[in-house]
Amino acid sequence: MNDKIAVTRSSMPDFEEYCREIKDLWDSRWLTNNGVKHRQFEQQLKDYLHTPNVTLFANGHLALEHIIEAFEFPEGGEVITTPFTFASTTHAIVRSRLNPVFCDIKSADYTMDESLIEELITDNTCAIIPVHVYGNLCNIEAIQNISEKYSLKIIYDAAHSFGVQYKGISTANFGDATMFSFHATKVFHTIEGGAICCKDEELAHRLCEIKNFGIHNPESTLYIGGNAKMNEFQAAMGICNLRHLSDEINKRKAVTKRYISRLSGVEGISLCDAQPDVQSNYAYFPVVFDPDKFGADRDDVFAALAENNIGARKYFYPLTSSFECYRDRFNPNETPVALRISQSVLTLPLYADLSFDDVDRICDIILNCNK
Ligand code: T4K
Repeated sequence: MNDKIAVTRSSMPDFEEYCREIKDLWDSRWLTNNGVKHRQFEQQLKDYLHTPNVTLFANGHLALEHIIEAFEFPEGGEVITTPFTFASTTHAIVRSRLNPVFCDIKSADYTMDESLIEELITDNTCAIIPVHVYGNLCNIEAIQNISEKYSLKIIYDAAHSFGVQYKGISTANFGDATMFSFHATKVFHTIEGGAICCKDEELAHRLCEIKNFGIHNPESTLYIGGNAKMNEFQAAMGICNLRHLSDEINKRKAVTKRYISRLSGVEGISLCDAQPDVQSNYAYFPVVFDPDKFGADRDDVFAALAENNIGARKYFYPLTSSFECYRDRFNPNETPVALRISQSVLTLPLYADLSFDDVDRICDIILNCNK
């Protein structure tokens, strides 16, 4: 039996490189709370993303919850969002005592269908939280126009899109705020971690205080904040990984091209087309199966890969609107495209050092499923 191939594998800097990076903080015993590495990493991200404010977090989910809190939306407000995402996006809205209103997605790139947003807006709508799912960019211009027309805040869940650019501009710079995840499974990671980027200086300042118990200074606490700070070891990992990011993205690009060369044009298999003006980070490789044309469905392919010790994943199945914890609250049939894609999509293994031989083996197993 071959070694297991998982859907992804964390990229690692050289062990010695990481040890060198943590040497100073080891000696200083300053381990967290806005230390030297934290400040250095924040500045490096501002430079890399060409964005004015970066606030670091312990993880992407807490970043999302905290930026929602920082906007101080009225309790019970409605947030237009997508159900075709990881649990985090919907949970962050609900845990903030707001109501998700689900918008359907487009079958070309699985992002929110901007043509359906306006009909979902009511007097209670306070924000839109679209997701750049798999690193595919939402229609930024159309969503911006809607937000201006109706005075709605836009918070992008850009958990998958660190390193992606639109017309040469990083995804950090669109909407009112953008959340990145730096989880170990991401193209760029800090073990666990996340960040919020926003243009509004005052909002960024408030966010910094809310993530640190709301403390303004030792004698003044302005907000009922929590603790969502990134620590020094995470920041040190980020500093190391940022050095190797372009290499990481180039290697993923080569793996992606190999998949495309093997799977494009196959009857019943749909791949995402490259988006115009978008420089991708090659975060995921989603494949949608049409059983009537391909002769096998997504679950057949998933099982065949699993039999061969290959861990493809059903990201994102089920829709968050179908979760047991939301039973009787939402109707997944109201987003038929998202429902169909979630039932037919498989994300194939993708990481920088996945060999072409392994890609070929994965593709052979998939293509054999319709025999
Ligand atoms: N918004 C969206 C749209 C998101 O997708 C996410 C997270 C968030 C928000 C929240 O961001 P964070 O709070 O996580 O920063 C994984 C990740 O844990 C999660 O970050 C990610 N999205 C989601 C799509 O995938 P699982 O439960 O599928 O991960 P797991 O543990 O099954 O790992 C998948 C594979 O990755 C493993 O088979 C092997 C590899 N792996 C995993 C870990 C934990 C490694 O190589 N190293 C590791 O340390 O959620």
